[in-house]
Amino acid sequence: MSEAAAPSRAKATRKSAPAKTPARASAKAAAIKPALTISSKNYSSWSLRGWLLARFVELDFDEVMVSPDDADARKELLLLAPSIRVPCLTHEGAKVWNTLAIAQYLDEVRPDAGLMPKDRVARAHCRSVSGEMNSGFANLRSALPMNLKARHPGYKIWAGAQPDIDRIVEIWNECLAMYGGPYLFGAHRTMADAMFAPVVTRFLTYDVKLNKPCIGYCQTIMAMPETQEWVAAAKREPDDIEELDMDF
Ligand SMILES: N[C@@H](CCC(=O)N[C@@H](CS)C(=O)NCC(=O)O)C(=O)O
Repeated sequence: MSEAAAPSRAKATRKSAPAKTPARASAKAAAIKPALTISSKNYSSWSLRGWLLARFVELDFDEVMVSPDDADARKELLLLAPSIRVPCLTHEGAKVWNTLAIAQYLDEVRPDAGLMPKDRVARAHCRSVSGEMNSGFANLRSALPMNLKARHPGYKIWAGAQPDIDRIVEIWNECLAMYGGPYLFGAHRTMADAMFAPVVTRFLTYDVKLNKPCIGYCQTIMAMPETQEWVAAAKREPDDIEELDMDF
């Protein structure tokens, strides 16, 4: 029942309970360990992005795993993320869903972690390519779903996905040439690397042919200890998780 529907009850509760000051409420929220809700490590590319972002800023968080085909788990997820999508971060009283929003939130609470480049112009560039990944490349996502356990040498890529691949390769080449690598915005990992990491894994899974700078970038991302940890956990997931008809 909403507070508006039961004003007297709400008043009585407030009377008997010790006064909650904003300072006490925020101290209580800060005491709860941050949590990141994610789903399959093998299939969920958005989960990987959110998880990498949290690891890049060295956030100490609990992983909350939900199975998207479990009705009860979906109800619980709805309480956290109105979009019923993963990832969703809870941190000191804040609930953040959508990967781009999580990246911006983490940059705000950990400004020294370097999730975005310091330079204003580079930062604008980083935001733009991250936003492009967050909202675009639908053909690539549906034609080449993330599946870390799979390898498809010589995979025949659907022509509709090729323009997405070409655009991503253009973004990577431009960033690597402009900022000198090994990451997209130079020596330090940014939100853009988390956003494109599942594209790296897809290119490897589906044997997408790349030029030298992009091959080097894929190797850099795959060599990160965080990627290795995630991939190892994905490989331990039971094989009977069904590939679901959703935007992975
Ligand atoms: N752009 C969104 C996409 C999130 C998304 O599509 N997540 C998928 C999993 S990778 C999901 O939660 N699907 C659950 C469902 O549709 O039930 C974000 O950044 O959070």
